[in-house]
Amino acid sequence: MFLKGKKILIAGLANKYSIAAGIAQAMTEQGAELAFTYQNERLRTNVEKIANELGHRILIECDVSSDESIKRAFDVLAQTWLKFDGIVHSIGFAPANELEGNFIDVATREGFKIAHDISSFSFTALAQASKSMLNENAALLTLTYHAAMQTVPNYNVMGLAKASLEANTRFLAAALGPENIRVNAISAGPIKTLAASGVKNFRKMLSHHSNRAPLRRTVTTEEVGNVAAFLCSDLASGITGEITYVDAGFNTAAMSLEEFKEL
Ligand code: NAD
Ligand code: 0WE
Repeated sequence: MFLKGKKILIAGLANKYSIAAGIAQAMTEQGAELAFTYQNERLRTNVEKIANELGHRILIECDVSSDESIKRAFDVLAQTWLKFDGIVHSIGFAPANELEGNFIDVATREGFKIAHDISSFSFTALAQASKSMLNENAALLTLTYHAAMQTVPNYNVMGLAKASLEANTRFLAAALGPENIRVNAISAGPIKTLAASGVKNFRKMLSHHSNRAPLRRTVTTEEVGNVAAFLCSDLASGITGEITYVDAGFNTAAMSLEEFKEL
């Protein structure tokens, strides 16, 4: 139980398929007390059900596109937790029209702004708003994707936003390190979640991943959750500013033996 006595806020739970659900499950198994934010009223009942099943009660609305919403959320949280030990940021969004087609044809200034605001700046905003409430030894964590490093068809402006999020992770780690607060990211392999369900041909992404990855499969939200629990625990006290891949090894292989045999 390496998170016993730790209070951690999870932002980005939408339903049971969310990566945040796997993280909540794993952190609960390790003894953490959790609080959840949800984007809007529409998602509240989903989030409430999952939180209650895991034995957690604190639910707060927080739309990260709004400074007021973020401020209100931490004011509400302070009514129960004056101090806490970590935040999981599991939020990403770009307008759907940016995620289908050739990048050069579909990229827009407005889509760029939205993707970077919701998917990268919001991590900074949560860090700023919570700074005075974080205990020494606290840990912040975000979720990124390999298209920050290497292009993936259709991921488009989200790839730019994830590259920004990864740099954000390093700059926040540098800024908060002197307070002994750590900041890390998990780069997860593709998983069929709500965010992925809006993506055309996502099944092809999954099968390509399984064909190339050394483990010859995709990863589960539970596997991502276990690494998230580790990174937010004192077991990871020497790790900050790091991007940890949980992708069955996909990013380490340029070609698999099966792909080679097909040539
Ligand atoms: P998901 O749809 O379950 O979660 C995305 C969350 O973002 C939702 O809970 C949604 O409410 C929230 N969100 C969007 N806009 C928001 C806003 N304005 N304010 C507050 N919340 C907002 O999908 P997921 O796959 O679990 O995504 C979680 C994170 O994991 C994202 O950052 C995503 O980019 C990343 N990721 C996903 C995969 C994958 O294949 N599913 C792989 C690597 C990384
Ligand atoms: O980060 C993600 C999901 C990102 C995402 C998905 C959507 C769909 C619905 C962000 N914004 C939106 N906006 C919508 O309106 N992933 C890593 C999963 C994902 O999404 C892809 C992928 C993979 C993998 C999109 C294209 C290609 C591959």
